[in-house]
Amino acid sequence: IFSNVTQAPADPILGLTDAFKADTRPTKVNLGVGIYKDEAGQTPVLSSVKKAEAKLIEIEKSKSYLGIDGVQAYNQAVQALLFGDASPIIADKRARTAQAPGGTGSLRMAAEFLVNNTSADTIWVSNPTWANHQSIFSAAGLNIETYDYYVAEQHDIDFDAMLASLANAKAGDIVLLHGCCHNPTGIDLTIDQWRQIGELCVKQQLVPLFDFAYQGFGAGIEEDAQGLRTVAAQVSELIVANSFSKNFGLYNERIGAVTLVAVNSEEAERAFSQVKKTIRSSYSNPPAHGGLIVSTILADAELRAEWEQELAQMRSRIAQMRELFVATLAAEGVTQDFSFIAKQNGMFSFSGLSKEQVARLKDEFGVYIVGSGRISVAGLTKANLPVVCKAIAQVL
Ligand code: PLP
Ligand code: TYF
Repeated sequence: IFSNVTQAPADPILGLTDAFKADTRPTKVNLGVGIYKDEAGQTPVLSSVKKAEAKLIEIEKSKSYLGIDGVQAYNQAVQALLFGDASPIIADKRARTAQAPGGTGSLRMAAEFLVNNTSADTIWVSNPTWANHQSIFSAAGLNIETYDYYVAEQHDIDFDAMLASLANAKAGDIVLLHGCCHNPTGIDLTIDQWRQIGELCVKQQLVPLFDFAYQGFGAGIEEDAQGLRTVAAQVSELIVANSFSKNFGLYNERIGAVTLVAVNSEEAERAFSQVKKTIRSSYSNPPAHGGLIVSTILADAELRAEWEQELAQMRSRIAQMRELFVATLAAEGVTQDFSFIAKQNGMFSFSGLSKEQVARLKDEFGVYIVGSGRISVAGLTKANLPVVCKAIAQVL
């Protein structure tokens, strides 16, 4: 039965890392995959995470199964991070959360739940969006439509075009929204624009699905949740798929959550029973370690303060790299205006470099970025910036 199976194409982002590993040039730089690097070019375990893990090993008495929806204290902590401690959504018990394997697992469970239990058959994603969105949603059986988002010439969002595209969505369609730090463009909506998206969802009966993978990488933990909270205050139903891969540095622990908000507690409970059924037939219940780390940190004032500080450090290092990136390009004699890089949010910068320029960066200079021109600014360091900027100056 395997003889007729065709070769699958390499993932556009993860395939790049394979090519990078095989490259023997000592000056090679990987700015493809979205992984945070510190000034030494490492992705270390956060100190707050190490302390929580030490604590967990000491008190752990059993490795018996978790429930289908995971660690309860974790799920409560997730809701507080998403909606805020004082949110009426939490007080009114309109939300239900299931711990799930990363943002990816959470998105897939959300999509499977929607396809199998609701009238939803179509999801609208931004053009461009994270490449895996297409794969995840089509694997679950959703039709995919795209809405206009980014205009390359202005390095900016075209919000009117976004609204115009979404005007074509039909009642019951799902709209995928990046909570903050849009991947790949780094360009987010303003609060007023979020309010207009909320209004549009209400008017056209669209259901927002928030992909929230970078809380704390934009302006701050609370600040980055304002878009989600603005829309959540307007609509009666929404879903959030969040990830702690980046903001806790827990990439390989596969920790995230799917949160469903319904019109009231009774409906939330009923819908959530189907989310749990979806999980049961997919992986039965989540791995425990990541959820226990996050809930331990969030419940302990000292560990939480340390985590917030470590997250702030990551955020400010990236912001500093953006400024330095723009300055170093200019110092290398680049005359085009790259000041937009300093205005983008999160790990990524959409550079505007062409496919040909991206290929030359890799082939001639060992500088690896995604074909779309997306650069992981979180991988830049003071040490590799000169190499990267010299190479960009050459290909321009
Ligand atoms: N959503 C977006 C927009 C992402 O960029 C990522 C990871 O890069 C994810 C989801 C998935 O993250 P995870 O590794 O937690 O599955
Ligand atoms: O860089 C990105 O956009 C992501 C990173 O299991 C990533 O593709 C890598 C592995 C993974 C999930 C996300």
